[in-house]
Amino acid sequence: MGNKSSKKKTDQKKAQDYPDPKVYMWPEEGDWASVKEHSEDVLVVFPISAACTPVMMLAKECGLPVDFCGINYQTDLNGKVALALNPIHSAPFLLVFENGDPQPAYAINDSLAIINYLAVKYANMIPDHVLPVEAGPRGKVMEKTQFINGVLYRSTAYQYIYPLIGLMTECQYDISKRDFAMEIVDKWCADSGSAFLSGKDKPGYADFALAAIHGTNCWTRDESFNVAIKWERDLLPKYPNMKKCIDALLEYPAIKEVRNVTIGDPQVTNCPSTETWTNFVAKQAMGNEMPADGRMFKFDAEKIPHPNWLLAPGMEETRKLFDMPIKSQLDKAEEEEKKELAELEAADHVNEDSKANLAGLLAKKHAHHEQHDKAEKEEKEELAELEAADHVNEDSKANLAGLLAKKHAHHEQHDKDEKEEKKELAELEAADHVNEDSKANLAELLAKKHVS
Ligand SMILES: N[C@@H](CCC(=O)N[C@@H](CS)C(=O)NCC(=O)O)C(=O)O
Repeated sequence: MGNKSSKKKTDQKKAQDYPDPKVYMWPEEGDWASVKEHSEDVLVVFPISAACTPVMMLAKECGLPVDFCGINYQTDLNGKVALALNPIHSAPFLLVFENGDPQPAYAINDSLAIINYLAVKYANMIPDHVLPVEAGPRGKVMEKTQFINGVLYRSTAYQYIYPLIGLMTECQYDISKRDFAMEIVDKWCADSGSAFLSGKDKPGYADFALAAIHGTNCWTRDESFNVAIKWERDLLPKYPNMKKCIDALLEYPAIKEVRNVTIGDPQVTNCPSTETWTNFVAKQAMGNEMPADGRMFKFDAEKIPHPNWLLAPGMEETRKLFDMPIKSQLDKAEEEEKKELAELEAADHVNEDSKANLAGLLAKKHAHHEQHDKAEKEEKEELAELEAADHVNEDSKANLAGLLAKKHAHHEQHDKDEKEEKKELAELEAADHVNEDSKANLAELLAKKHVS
């Protein structure tokens, strides 16, 4: 990695020393050699992303020589080349090119890591009100930025927007910080001494972060979204200082410009601008209601208590109010599963019983057959004896004929009975196989239930 970061501010090049930054899509097959005259630092972005837009605003506002490269999150973001450079695979990431080499030397993932890099490399181009150089003021800007980017983002957009784009549902701990986070940011806006969080007549980096979170929270603005909480309708009006700051930010040129960056044909590239997404695409691309049963938290309170305050003595009853829904959902799911298991196990007993009956029946049938075979053998012996006695006297012939006819009739009947019995047995045994199959199915079902 190069050592440009150690240069003194006064040694650094000025904006006019660099070629104008460009906007383009990730090259086909990640072939960077095919991208002519790109900048040394290429910021890979989704132009609607709350993590990407503040960095883009910083670059625009300060005229940094940083290209914007759109990336299709469905294909290239997880493609071989991008993953090799950016295994964390989130955007933004910054590609750093060194010594005119056509391939990137390395990539830096994460918006805050990237701004730290940019702040060092382009220190003379970044005004103090955007990212102060001095430790104390810089620390305060980063405090606001991280809070907006973390707590405010997670307690709003993660809760009311992300479930509608198919991302996981929210964390109760995060949602419970919503009113607390709104109050904190509102107070910062009230106390800043200017229209912006920077306290100056121009926005700073924390302002860019706020403008970006606002951008994402507006995705459900359209009336086709049937959701309980909307940022602009239900939340923002309660925090007039934040609202005023956001209104000013939306009028600011660099912010306006970034909100209108579309890269390529959005139908193909998946890189529409924030404005295009919010006003046109969102209502087609997103669900218009919260996923069923996905949200049972209580959020209609006058003020949601901070999750950590709920641990304080005396807060037990209030805690139950806010903690109960997710627990009751779990209990309900567990109860249903137990019921299902009991039903399956009961069905198994029925099968066991019918197996026992079946075994009894089969044993009886087999005993009957053994008895029958024995009787048949004895009858045959009797008949042979009678036939041997035949030559003894002619008189007994007539008797014998009658007797033989009877015996043959009996045998015929018996053969018929035996055939029927065999058929019956075969049917019983077939039924038993069905039982075996259903037992196997049942066993599998039970095993699955026990594993999950
Ligand atoms: N803390 C990160 C968050 C980055 C992030 O979550 N980016 C999202 C878009 S807003 C993303 O790229 N998600 C896709 C992925 O992680 O694969 C930052 O500030 O850069």
